[in-house]
Amino acid sequence: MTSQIDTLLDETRRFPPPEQFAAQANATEATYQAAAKDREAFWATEAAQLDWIEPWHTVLEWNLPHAKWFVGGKLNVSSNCLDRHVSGGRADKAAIIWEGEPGDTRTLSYAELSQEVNRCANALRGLGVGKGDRVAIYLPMIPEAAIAMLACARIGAVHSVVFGGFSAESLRDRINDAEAVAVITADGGNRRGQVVPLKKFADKALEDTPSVRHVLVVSRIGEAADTVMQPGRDHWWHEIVDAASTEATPEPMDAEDLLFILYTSGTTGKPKGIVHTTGGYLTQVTTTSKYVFDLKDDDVFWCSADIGWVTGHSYVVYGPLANGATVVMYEGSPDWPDRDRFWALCAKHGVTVFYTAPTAIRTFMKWGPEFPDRHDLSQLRLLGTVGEPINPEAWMWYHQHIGHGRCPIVDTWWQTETGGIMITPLPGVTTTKPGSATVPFPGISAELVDTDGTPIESGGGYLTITDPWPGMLRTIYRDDDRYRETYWSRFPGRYFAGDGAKLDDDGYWWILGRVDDVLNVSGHRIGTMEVESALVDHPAVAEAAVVGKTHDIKGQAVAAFVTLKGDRDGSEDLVKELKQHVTEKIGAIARPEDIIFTADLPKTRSGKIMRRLLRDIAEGRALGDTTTLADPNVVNMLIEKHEAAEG
Ligand code: 7RM
Repeated sequence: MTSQIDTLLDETRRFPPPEQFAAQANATEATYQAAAKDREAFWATEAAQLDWIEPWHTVLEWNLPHAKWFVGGKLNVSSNCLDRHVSGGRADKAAIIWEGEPGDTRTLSYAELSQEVNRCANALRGLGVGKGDRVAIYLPMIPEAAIAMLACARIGAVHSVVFGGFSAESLRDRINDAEAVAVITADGGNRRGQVVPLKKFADKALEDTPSVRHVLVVSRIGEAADTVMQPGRDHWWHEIVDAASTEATPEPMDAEDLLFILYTSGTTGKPKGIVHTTGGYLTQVTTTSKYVFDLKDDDVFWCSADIGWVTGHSYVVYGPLANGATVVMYEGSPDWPDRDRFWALCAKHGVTVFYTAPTAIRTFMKWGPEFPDRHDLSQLRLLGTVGEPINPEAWMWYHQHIGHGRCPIVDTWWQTETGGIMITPLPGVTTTKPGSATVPFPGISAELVDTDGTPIESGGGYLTITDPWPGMLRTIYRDDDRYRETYWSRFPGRYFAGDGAKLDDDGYWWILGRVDDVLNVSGHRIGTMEVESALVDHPAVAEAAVVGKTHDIKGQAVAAFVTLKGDRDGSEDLVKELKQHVTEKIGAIARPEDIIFTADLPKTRSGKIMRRLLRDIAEGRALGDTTTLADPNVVNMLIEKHEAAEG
């Protein structure tokens, strides 16, 4: 069987970095060689470019599965993201260019951002928040979100950002697990012309959060939000932060002191509090921002992720700001007031490097090129993607219609747990192949293993990491047993990422998705991405999600959920045509047993397709946890459709 991936190895689908890029690139072949020769020395050289209050004495202490990086060193993350740029010639340079959904904008220079952070740090100290205290941040994408994170870092408080789209219950559980002493929220945020009343949700959560002593509230909406403040507990940001001093001494933090906790959903209902510390995390996000996004002084970097996700932590806030770059932050969604909003923003703010998720790219593809074509995107020079395997068709569309064939694409594989980018091309160095995350970043050791944990050179298997890396999670907050069990028990001595992957003959990585997303049809391992990719290759198809369903003979059979382009309707003929199309592209082995047309696919709020739910639907089972769904209605509609299709 030739898989979709094999056919992509065709020379015509390889994209060497453009000539002029090699000249601009921050990294070279020598970067890989240096790191391969001495991994710890590579990371130490990178770490040494940060400002340290006290130097470390030991680069790495490794007691599997517990790592300590830059032991004995002291530093402050906010000083590294702000003070050294203010004193180093970037005081007037834009740090954050922000745009609100209604079109209001605000630009904060490094000097201004630094002052705001210090004010917020002083206000928090005034409320009795100090080193080691946990602070929950529940905000829309407004500058105060980055300010609050950096202010926590300045005083040594541990932030736990909770995505503004999460419910009161999710917020409550996260506050209680971390025993947060303070919550930073807003009266509301703007989303598709509607107000999201965050403070009202927070109030509901706060009915049952005994650890919280203070709530700091940003007025984003004003009178219309009708906010009720509880005297003694609730404080307006514009009253206490604006009145505070613009000078605040940074807390000297141990390299291994906690910087933040970020909750991520696991296989059980209880979210895992992923713990990140100070020195190693900052080193990895700073280094990867520099080499992967090739950040230079005149770059305007837009990572479209919300700060509620790790991508927003690492590549909206800490990584780019540590490099003294200019970042763009946007409050709203890509289709408001029109489907060209992202491209209008890129043109208006002169975005040079743009980083987004495959789910967004496939949506743009579905809407068609007329929306980006309305705007001058000639300033873009580099594109990135993260969050899911990107199907080659979406990659090609991104390359052609956003990058106009000129911009390299960095497909970056990493996780909340890894803190920063792990497998990725380096622009100017790596030849890319559409759909492949290419090779491990310098200083990262990834290995593919089979079911027994034996390393394999090529073919399909499980993605593991063999050596500790600076940005790795240190544990699960107050649940070290779960940490060992989840990441270090499946393959002893190795970190197991939970992803299936393939290695091709060039040693390039093709991430197949979570192991649950890899099918076994008559003994053949087929990544859901491969079949999805074949389906999306058909001109009528916008997006596809493929899952396995139990089959008496084959073990598993392919079930496909498909959304069509434009206003097309699915017909019996189209079902036949699509089955035939997959057979032609991949082989009869991947031919879908069922094809179900749907207007939407169930997705998490960070845009990942929830194949687990689709599996339940395909098997006709009762549905598991649906609380993380962005739009619960999608699922009910799908159940009806599936029952109708089964007749
Ligand atoms: C950054 C982020 C992690 C999971 C991971 C993978 C999937 C992420 C890629 C990818 C294929 C990629 N953190 N994933 N990046 N799959 N290619 N470039 O997304 O913790 O929310 O998710 O996302 O399955 O394990 S996350």
